[in-house]
Amino acid sequence: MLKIWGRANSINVQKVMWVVGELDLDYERIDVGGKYGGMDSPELLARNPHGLIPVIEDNSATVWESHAIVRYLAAQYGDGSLWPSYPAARSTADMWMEWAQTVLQHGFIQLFWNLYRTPVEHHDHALLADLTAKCADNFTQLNRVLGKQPFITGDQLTYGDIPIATQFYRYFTLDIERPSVPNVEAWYERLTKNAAYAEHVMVPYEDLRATIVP
Ligand SMILES: N[C@@H](CCC(=O)N[C@@H](CS)C(=O)NCC(=O)O)C(=O)O
Repeated sequence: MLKIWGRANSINVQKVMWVVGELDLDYERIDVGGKYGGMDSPELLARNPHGLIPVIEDNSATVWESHAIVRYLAAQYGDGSLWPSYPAARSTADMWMEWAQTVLQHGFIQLFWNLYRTPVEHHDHALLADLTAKCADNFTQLNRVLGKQPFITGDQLTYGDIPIATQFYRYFTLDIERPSVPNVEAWYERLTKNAAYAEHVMVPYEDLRATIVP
C-alpha cells in the first residue's frame, strides 16, 4: 500500500494528500515532523537523504520533494484526469508548479513563518509589510489568469493546480490584509466543497503558532 511520511499540517504534505484523496488511493500516512519529531531517524534518512517530509513509498518507488511526488502520483494513477494526456498541457502544469515553488509559496511561507510562527514580540513590522505586499502582488497575478479559465491549465483540475491552491487555505484564513482577488476567491470557495481538499488541505494550523523564536 502507498505509504506517506509526514505530519498532516505540513503544507508540502498537504499537496500530496490532496492528490491521494482526489484519486481515491488507499494509503497509510505516518506522522513525522513538527511535534512528532523523527526528522533524523534512520527510517526517514534511509528514504530521503535530506531528512525532510513528505516522502512516499509506492511499490518499488521511493519519492521525496512534494512536487516530484505530486507528479509521480498523477502520472501513475491519474492518467487523463490529474495527468493531462498532451505534453503541451503538462508543460503548462509544470510552468505553474515552478512558479508555485519559487514565487507563490516562497513568498507566502516567509509571511507565514514571520507572522504566525514567530511570537508577536519578535515581529519585524517592516518585513511583514513587505512580505504581505509581495503576496498581494502574486495573488493579483494569479487572479488575472483565472479570469480567463477555471483552472490553472484550462478547463479541468490537473496536477499543476495542486501546489498553488494548497496555499489558499492559510492565505485566506490568516489575519492579514489581502487585495481583492475575486477569481481566486471563487476558486477557493469551490475548493472548500471539494471533499479531498476539505479533508487534507483545510487542516487546522494552530499548533504551529509562535513555534519559532528568532
Ligand atoms: N522542497 C521540499 C521542502 C520540504 C520541507 O521543507 N518539509 C518541511 C515540512 S513543510 C519539513 O520537513 N520540516 C521539518 C518538520 O516538519 O519538522 C518539498 O517540497 O517537499
